[in-house]
Amino acid sequence: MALTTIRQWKHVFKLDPDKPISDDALDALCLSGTDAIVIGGSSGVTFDNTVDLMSRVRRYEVSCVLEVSGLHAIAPGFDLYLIPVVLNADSVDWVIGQHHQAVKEYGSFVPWESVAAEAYVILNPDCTAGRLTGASSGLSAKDVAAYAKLAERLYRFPVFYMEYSGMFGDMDMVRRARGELKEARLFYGGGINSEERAREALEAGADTIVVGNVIYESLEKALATVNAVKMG
Ligand code: 1GP
Repeated sequence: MALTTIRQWKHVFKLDPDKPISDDALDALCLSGTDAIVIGGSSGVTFDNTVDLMSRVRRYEVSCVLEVSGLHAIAPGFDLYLIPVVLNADSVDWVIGQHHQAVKEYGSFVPWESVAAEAYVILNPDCTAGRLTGASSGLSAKDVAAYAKLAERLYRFPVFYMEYSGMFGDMDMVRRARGELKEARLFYGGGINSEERAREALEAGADTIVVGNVIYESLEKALATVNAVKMG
């Protein structure tokens, strides 16, 4: 069920529960035609601010998804749960450690049919998630291609996520990963702040683009990114 849903996504907005957002802005985002609202962040995420944001998004028909960033902020009631597995982290903690702990504690409550793992490769080591996970820097296109191949062929992850959070990435790198993937969905996130950049990432081969930061800088620009998938 989770996979059928994810395969339909071309565009998602990622909202950070630690950042304030007005009702009007939320209304515009939820009615924009985006395929899903993903709630997630790398710092300051709590159970309370996660549930608060979820209940506000829940007023709309758009899918409401939690990207789990830590044990402390797992809440019931989302349509879907995305679980990042950071392939280039410097600690096993971000690959399986935290996941193991979570299943030990909450395993009997997990709605497994609504859970999907994301094979993350963090390509901006200076972003919050990069620093937190000690993501390796200076990855070459060959490195990324190998991660993509491993993610799909060996581990059979449904999603391969190229995370450039905070900066617009190298589209040649995206093309290279695209060339390795047949089954996994290619997510691209980072620095999409215009319709043009959204289009570029899609043309490079991203199946799904993730738009985050620009929401808090210019709502108008954030909304414009949806045009790339709805009219393209
Ligand atoms: C962050 O990939 C997303 O997790 C989106 O990146 O915030 O740079 O848009 P931006």
